[in-house]
Amino acid sequence: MRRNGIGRRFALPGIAAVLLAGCSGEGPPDAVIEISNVQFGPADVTVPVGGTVEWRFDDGGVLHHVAAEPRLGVEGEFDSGIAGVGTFRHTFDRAGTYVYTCSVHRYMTGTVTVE
Ligand SMILES: [Cu+2]
Repeated sequence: MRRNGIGRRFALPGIAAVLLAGCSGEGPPDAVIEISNVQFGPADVTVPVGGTVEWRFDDGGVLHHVAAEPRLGVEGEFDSGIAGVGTFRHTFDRAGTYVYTCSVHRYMTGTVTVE
């Protein structure tokens, strides 16, 4: 019985954290990367831990892709899918440097530094 009580006590902050994380995707992002003229602008951004980056596909319908380098193999891996319009967001819960590329244009690359 006592164990169950403690378990519940820890479960509640966990749920609150999940709800807050869900809400953070709705507010303004911590960094915006415009995709236009076959470039990421800016390609390199820095956000705090828990920060959200928004990529905006705004290149006249030219298809692009935002994907974390698979070799990272860490939590927080992301993939927008190939798209020509719209936005893609990712929230970074772990510090580190995340390299991302566009599979359509392999020379399009950038980094998100989370600190
Ligand atoms: Cu591209």
